[in-house]
Amino acid sequence: MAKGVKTAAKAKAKAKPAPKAKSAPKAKPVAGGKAKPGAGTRASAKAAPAARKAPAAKPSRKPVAERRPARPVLHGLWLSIPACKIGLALNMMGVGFDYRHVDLPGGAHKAPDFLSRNRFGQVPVLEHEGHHIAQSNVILHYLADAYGKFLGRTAAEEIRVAEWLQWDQDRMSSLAMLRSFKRFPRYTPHPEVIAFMAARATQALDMLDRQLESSRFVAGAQPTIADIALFTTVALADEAEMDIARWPHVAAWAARVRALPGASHPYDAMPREDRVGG
Ligand SMILES: N[C@@H](CCC(=O)N[C@@H](CS)C(=O)NCC(=O)O)C(=O)O
Repeated sequence: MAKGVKTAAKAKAKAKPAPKAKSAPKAKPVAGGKAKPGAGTRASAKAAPAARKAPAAKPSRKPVAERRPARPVLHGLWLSIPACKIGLALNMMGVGFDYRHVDLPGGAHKAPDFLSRNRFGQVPVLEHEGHHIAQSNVILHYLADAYGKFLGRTAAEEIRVAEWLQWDQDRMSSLAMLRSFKRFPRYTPHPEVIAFMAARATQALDMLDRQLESSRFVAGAQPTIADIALFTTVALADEAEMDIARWPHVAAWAARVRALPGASHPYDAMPREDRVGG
């Protein structure tokens, strides 16, 4: 990819005399004007290397008040890590939301009314502007895009964020699973399954520790939704009987995330009962 960018830059340098510095900001226009549908999106970025070179290369963001004025509704449960991710993200983005407690032990998530919102029959669900969105990391991406926060500042950073979100579901979920085994003994499976999950959780924490040795946040110098997703599980590692002090870079990063405005312990991200207008 870096090679492609270089080649494009060379070709451009040949084709045109060096443009004056002040012509560069013209790349801005995604919000309207002459921009064609799709201008400023990832697809068009390929065809427009000059736009990608602009410092704040996320021209597709419009002020949230212009397009997302509605108040989101989060359907969740305070003990659910995926639901806590969303509560945390909303708080950290400074977005007020209404909250609906879903009684999982009572089976509310399998009732027709809930299934009409989420075919997977799971929390969380985010209701916003006519959408019912499931899968916590998809919701995180939706919110980051809608509110223009925590998505990554450049196309490259945004790709890193997507990778880490996928990895969160792929690998860090082992720590979340281990925590479920320990926290809710009725789910406790065979000891071999617990050992398998503990080994995977350990590998995940090793991997994250290596990344954070040289990176302040997982996808770069600034916090993103990838940090919010991973932090939510890591912050509950004690319930999985994993001592985060064994991973010093993870521990230091978790403290950094916890200190960000709006951040909290995951259990304090949402009420522990129904609430409207929180
Ligand atoms: N991949 C989903 C997982 C959601 C999930 O597992 N939610 C649990 C609560 S922590 C749930 O609703 N479990 C009930 C079920 O699966 O039937 C996400 O990230 O949102």
